[in-house]
Amino acid sequence: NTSHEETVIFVLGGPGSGKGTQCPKIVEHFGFTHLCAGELLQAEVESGSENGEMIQNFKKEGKIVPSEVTVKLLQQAMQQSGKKKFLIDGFPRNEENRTAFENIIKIEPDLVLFFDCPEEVLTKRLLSRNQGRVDDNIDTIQKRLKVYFQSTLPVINYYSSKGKVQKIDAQKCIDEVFEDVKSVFSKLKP
Ligand code: UP5
Repeated sequence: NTSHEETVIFVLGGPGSGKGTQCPKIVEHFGFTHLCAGELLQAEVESGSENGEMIQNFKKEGKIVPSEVTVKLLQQAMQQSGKKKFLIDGFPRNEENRTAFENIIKIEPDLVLFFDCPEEVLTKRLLSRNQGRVDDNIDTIQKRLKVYFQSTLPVINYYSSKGKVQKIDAQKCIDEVFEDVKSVFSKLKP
């Protein structure tokens, strides 16, 4: 990023690949501001916003919420944080998300961290999570996986063709995954 002072790292991977588990560890060790798109959308639902019902319905169906909503929430969170190094987790999930971020926020990610994990492992983790999420039932999990393979993988492939993707084997145990994440972050320029 030559024209911006901000650093953005996107954290992508299938549902249950460990994005939400690893990001707080990255924050603790490397001092980024963690923005989880799914959590920002959930907060919007809980705030009783006019978009809340629409967001909740998209989530139940495992569908991707329109970019204008998500990008606005990300933009607000970035501005309000007053910080400059962001770890953006679970976004961009499709090409529309990616281009909306580029056009509105106008920052290219320095890096895309990709948690690669087989489908069976993802399904098993989500089914045993048991935290009352509206989308952790087998029906919605299958829809989320389909959306991931159809819409999010192409975004990862796009960044891969630009040489920005660092792929992590997310099948390993949590601590081993973090060791691999640490080695990626240790090589980043300060
Ligand atoms: N776990 C984690 N790592 C493990 C490991 N290495 N070994 C064994 N177990 C491991 O982990 C999931 C579970 O697995 C946990 O129980 C954990 O302990 C265990 P987690 O870290 O939560 O994985 P994560 O990848 O964060 O899974 P999550 O389900 O949160 O990912 P999603 O991408 O599905 O969820 P998100 O909140 O990003 O999105 C939810 C929905 O919001 C989407 O489906 C969509 O409808 C909507 N959304 C948008 O529309 N737009 C957006 O930009 C973002 C979200």
